[in-house]
Amino acid sequence: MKFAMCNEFCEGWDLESVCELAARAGYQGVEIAPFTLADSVEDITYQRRQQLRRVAEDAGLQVVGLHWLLGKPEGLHLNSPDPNLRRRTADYLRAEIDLCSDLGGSKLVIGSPKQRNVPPGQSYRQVWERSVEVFRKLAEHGRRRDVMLCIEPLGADETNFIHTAAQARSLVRDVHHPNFRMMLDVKAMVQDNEPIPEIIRRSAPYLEHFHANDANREGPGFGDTDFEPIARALREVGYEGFISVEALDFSAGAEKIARKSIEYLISVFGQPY
Ligand code: LER
Ligand code: MN
Repeated sequence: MKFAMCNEFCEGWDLESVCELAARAGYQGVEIAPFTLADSVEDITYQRRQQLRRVAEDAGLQVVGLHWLLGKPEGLHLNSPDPNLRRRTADYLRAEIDLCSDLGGSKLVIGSPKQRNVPPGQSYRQVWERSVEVFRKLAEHGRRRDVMLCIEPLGADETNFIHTAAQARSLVRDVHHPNFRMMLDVKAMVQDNEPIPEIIRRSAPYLEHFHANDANREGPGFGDTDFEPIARALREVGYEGFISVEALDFSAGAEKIARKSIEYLISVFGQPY
């Protein structure tokens, strides 16, 4: 198993310091939230992209991909009643596919729970059908840039669109494109109606990426979520992607989140390879 860490829990740090910490703590990869790089990814020049890519490479890390895609610029929404805003949001995701590829990454996490909600006045079915079309087009761009789009089921406390792994699997089947698959996130699986090992087994044919956190939204090993059955199921299905530490509660501080999370992951999964 290979381990990565998300960069946004290092609040306010530049990528160099993040990569230095990740490498020192023993991670093999870094996953980037684009809002930490610029207010709009469209402002990041090609030269800057190459510099950022070198920062990770020089630290011996792989850029896994991007997540928290629609936090900035403000106001983006995939399912807005306004067709211009929907188009602008899809165009922004397209620009993030390019950024991901330019940085050497290959996974684009479609999380952004608030910006994918089904708004009042629209039906789930309507949003579903439109999403299938939009994601298929974006996946085609992903194919050109060697980037895999990964839908992330998130708990019903975060979003009303794709809040179970079963829904994510159906969406992957409906989009039906080799560059549109799914990922799993532990704190979301805890809220799902299937047991976690069962989710992993059923999602395995579509599984591309994995976020590790505790049900309490801190890093893995910070609360009561037991990763033993998770590791067993991932091993059983032959998952070979990254396990990426994503804490949403940063109160422990970046150093401690980075170190304690990987210590716990190694104690459960064994040394990275
Ligand atoms: C949000 O809860 C989350 O898990 C992130 O990965 C969103 O992209
Ligand atoms: Mn996540």
